[in-house]
Amino acid sequence: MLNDKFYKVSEVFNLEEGKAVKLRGWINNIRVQGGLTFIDLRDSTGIIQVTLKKSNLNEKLYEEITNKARRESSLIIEGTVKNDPRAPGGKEILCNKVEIISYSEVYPIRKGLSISKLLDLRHLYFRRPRFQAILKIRNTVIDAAREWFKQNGFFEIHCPTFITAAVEGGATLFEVDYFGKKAYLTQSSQFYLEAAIFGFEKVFTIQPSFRAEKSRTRKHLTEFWHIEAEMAFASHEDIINVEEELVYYIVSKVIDERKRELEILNRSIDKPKRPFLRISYLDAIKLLNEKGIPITFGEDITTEAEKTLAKIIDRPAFIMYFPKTTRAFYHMPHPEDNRLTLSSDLYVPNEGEITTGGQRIHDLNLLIERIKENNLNPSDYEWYLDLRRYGSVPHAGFGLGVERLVKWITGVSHIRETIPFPRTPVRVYP
Ligand code: NSS
Repeated sequence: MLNDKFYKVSEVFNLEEGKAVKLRGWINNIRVQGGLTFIDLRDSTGIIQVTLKKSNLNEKLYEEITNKARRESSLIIEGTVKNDPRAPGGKEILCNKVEIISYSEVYPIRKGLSISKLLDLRHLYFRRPRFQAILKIRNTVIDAAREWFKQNGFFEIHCPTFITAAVEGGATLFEVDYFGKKAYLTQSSQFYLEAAIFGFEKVFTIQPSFRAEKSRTRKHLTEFWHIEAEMAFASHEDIINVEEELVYYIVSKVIDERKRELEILNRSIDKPKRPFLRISYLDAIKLLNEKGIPITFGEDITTEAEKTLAKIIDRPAFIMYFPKTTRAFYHMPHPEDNRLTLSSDLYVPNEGEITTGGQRIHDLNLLIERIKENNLNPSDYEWYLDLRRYGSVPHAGFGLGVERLVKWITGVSHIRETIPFPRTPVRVYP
């Protein structure tokens, strides 16, 4: 069986009427109407209608199939291609031979199930065309990102998952028992990428980050995929230009190559206008205050404020120069206003933050000072400080959440839709 020539559903739509074909897949739907049975056969490339006529098949087998072959049963069919303007895609297959590989039990996913029950059945989701469409877009996002980095001279680095020092502060660290010692799951590969620039200058990684974030929002996961990049001899301005190019490239590629999938999701999205907006934190809080949202200088932008900003912008926008109070210790202070940092978040319309980036402190003493000001212990960051001891250079980088980006592009309402097996404070199964 494995060596026979099987056609794929998508190929059948390009074949002439009368062509003999053999296909394998699953029953997406089955309707019995007396002596005729219609099976929607699904494979990895699509769904096609297969018509079984009682008179064309072994009668016993026909009876067995119509009685037992439920949705999701796996099967091999042989038949001939027929043009049928009423069938989806304009073709169907008139079947003359069926072999059931495995009958399915009653398929548990159906209308009316609670979200929690549906999430328990996540391992069955791959069979759904809508889910497939989201994951295909996700794949294109990852491919496009890697492509852009390679075309622009970035070297791919793989960083560890077990780490010992917090990048983004201790509050959201997952602690693990590492042979009797304390270790954590990484929140960001940034520090490792900072080490790598001394050999490769421009580096990136695409790997999971972990946050023990209890907030149950539509945009937080406890395990998310993180695209991160770091550049030597680079400023804050340089890194936001990289972010703009990269995000534009990814979105454009999805729009050009995933039309069908965007259609399935009922999503219309245009290539973003350029240049992206650049709004200072100070202007952003002024704007928010005018809209009645009380944020005072030094506070982070709240979820509500983020939503408001995301509604106003007509294209992606960098919110720039966040105050030190809202950022981790490693951010370079603003040369003209010491209260601020050379950092930016990229906001996208109707969604909010998808990246965070900025220039790093490359001076050893200033970095130690900032670590102490944050009530951290410089000795926990020995190797990170070493990077400032041996030929330090100005450098900058950013992190982009894959699921946040896919959520924006696909327009789905919850971040869990963008990843095969979502991890949240209340879910580690399946
Ligand atoms: O915490 S970040 O804002 N920044 C960093 O981790 C930097 N150390 C990255 C860097 O400069 N190399 O996270 C970056 C992005 C953020 O903008 C989101 O898009 C995404 O990572 N992110 C998340 N996505 C999903 N769920 C959660 N919990 C989450 N946290 C951050």
